Amino acid sequence: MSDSGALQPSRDMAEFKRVLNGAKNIIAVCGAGLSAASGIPTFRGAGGLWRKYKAMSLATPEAFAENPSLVWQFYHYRREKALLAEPNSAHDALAKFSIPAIRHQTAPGSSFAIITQNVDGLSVKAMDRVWKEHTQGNADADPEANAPLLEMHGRIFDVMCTSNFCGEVEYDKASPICEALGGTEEAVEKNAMDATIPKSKLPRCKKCNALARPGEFDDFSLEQTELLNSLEGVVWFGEQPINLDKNDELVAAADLCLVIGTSSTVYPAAMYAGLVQMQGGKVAVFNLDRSEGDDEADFLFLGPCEETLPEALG
Ligand code: BV8
Ligand code: ZN
Repeated sequence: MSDSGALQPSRDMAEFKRVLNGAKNIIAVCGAGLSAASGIPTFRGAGGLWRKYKAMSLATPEAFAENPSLVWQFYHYRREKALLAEPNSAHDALAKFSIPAIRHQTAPGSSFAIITQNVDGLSVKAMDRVWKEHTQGNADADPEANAPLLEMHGRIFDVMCTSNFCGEVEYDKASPICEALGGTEEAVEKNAMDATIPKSKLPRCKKCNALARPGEFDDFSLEQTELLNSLEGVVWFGEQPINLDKNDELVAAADLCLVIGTSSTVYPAAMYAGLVQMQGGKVAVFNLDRSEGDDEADFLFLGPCEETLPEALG
């Protein structure tokens, strides 16, 4: 019991597995801590990237309009990290659990969905590889029944045109994405970015040569926004996360919510666990440290998720 007399979260893995075994609709809400073991820096906490820069100063349309050179260096740095990164055992545990034939051994008859705030694409990589291993590359095997992965903050390799009349989106994994950004990684590490790379040297739209950005621009006309919402891009503060209504549907049906490697400080993702609990569901937090609201969780497994998750879902 905490001093407030409220129940403390359980650390009992056997009890968690009993809850997992009886769960019918499971969701995982994931954050940067899921990819930390893959070498992708987190935002907050020790070594976090936001520690050096205020979140709002880099991941907003206003920041991009004011200083695209700074914002592009930040994203170039993270693109380069993502290109070198491989999924870790936490990604693999989620990928295996997304396959019904595997999941139903520990959670019979359950549905599952992964809602990630991460834009690094590592969950996609893990799911592709684990699926191929599970089906021994049998091309006829249909992944349709596998758990959906919703990248609600978009994908870092999507690059979008900022011109209202173009809206071109390209999945671009070029390294570096443009010559002027090449070799700026060290400056980002040292928080000594050169904020004066001219716009003409920053990534340009291949179709109309307007300035490109990592993510959808909210100045588009409605139909373009509709188009863009169907595409993935990086979602900045004040911009609408992708597939929110699908997320809401999954949250509303969930009776178990796994909260993995997130500080639970960015909304609306940070609301999901509380909503599941309000409808009678259970919440299990997997985090290296204490995180926002974790004392309300039913289970709290402190430690690296690349260790705790394979144990919990295996
Ligand atoms: C929106 C860009 C509305 C992508 C990011 C209430 C409801 C709705 C909105 C709001 C609200 N209150 C406030 C808002 C506004 C705002 C918000 O949340 N502000 C905060 C600061 C209060 N939200 C928004 O603006 C969102 N938009 O709601 O739009 C709307 C609706 C209709 C029409 C128009 C608009 C948009 C939010 C998206 C912002 N984009 N980044 C990118 O570059 O990646 S935010 C950034 O933070 C990242 O996306 C990241 O995914 C996200 C969350 O961070 P975490 O993933 O949790 O990472 P963090 O470093 O914080 O924590 C890591 C954790 O891992 C730590 O706890 C650590 O202990 C742990 N860890 C580390 N290693 C390990 C580990 N755990 C386990 N194992 C390990 N090995
Ligand atoms: Zn264009």
